[in-house]
Amino acid sequence: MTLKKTLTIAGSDTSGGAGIQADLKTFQEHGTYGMNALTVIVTMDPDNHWSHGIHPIALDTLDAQLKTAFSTGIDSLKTGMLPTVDIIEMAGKAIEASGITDVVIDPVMACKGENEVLFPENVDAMVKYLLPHAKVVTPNLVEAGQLSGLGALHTVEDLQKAAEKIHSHGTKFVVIKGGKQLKHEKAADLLYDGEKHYLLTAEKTDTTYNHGAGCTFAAAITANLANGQSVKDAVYNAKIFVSTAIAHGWKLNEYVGPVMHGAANKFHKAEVDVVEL
Ligand code: PXL
Repeated sequence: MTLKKTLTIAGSDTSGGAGIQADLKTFQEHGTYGMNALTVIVTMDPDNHWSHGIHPIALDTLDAQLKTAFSTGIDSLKTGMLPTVDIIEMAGKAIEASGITDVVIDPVMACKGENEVLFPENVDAMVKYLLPHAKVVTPNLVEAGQLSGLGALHTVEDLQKAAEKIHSHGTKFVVIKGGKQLKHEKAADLLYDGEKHYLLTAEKTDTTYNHGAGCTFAAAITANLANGQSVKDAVYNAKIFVSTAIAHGWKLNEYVGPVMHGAANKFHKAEVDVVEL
C-alpha cells in the first residue's frame, strides 16, 4: 500500500500545538504520510510568561531538507512560519522548481497572543515569492489585512474586499480565517475562487484553548487536496476538522491550550454551513 505524501515547510512549535507538530498530526489523522522541512524553532520561556523565542534554521540546512523532501515526489504541500526574507525566497523558489500545484500557503506572521507582526518586511517577500505559486492561501484577519494592504478588517464585506486584492497577487483561491475575531454571530471563514465568495460558518466555541487552529486548518486543506478533493470540498471538510479540534481544545499549562488535533476522528463532528454571497 502506498500513501499520499504531504510536506510542511514550517517551524517547530516546541509546545506541540501549532507549527510542524500541528501539521504532522493533522496529516496523520487524514491518512497521509507527513514530511517536513524545518524553517525555525520556536521556544517558550516559562520564566517570562511563555514569551516566544524565534530561532531560524540556517539556509543551507533548509536547502538540504527541501532537496530531500522534493526528491520523494510530494503530492501536496503547505508552508507555515517562514521567519526571514531569505527563507521565504528559498521556499518559494523550491516550490516553483518542484512544479507541485497543490500548494497551500499559510502566511504566518505572528503567533497567536503575540500581537505584533513579527517581521513586516516578510509581507512583501510573501507576495513576491509565495503567492504566485499558491493554489490556496489561508491568512487570518491580521494577515489578510497585511497582504491586501487594507489594514484592520472587521466585517464579511471587509473580507471580500481583502480576498479580491490578495487574489490579484496570483493565488487561485483565498481562504480568510475570520475565526472568533470577526464581527459575526458564527465562526465564519471566507472562500474566494476568483469569481464567487462563499461564507463557511460553524458554532463559536467559547474557549481560549485554540492554539494551533490556523495551522491545523491549513494542514487539513493540504491533506484533503492530496487525497484528491476539490478545493471547495477540501476547505469545507477542513473546517469541520478544525472546528471539532477547537471544540475539544484543552489546557496544556497556565499559558497555552492547544486544539485537539485528532478530535474529528474520535468525537461527534462539528457542523459547517456554506452559503454563496
Ligand atoms: O500559530 C502560529 C505558529 C506557527 N508556527 C509555529 C508557531 C506558531 C505559534 O506559536 O510556534 C512554529
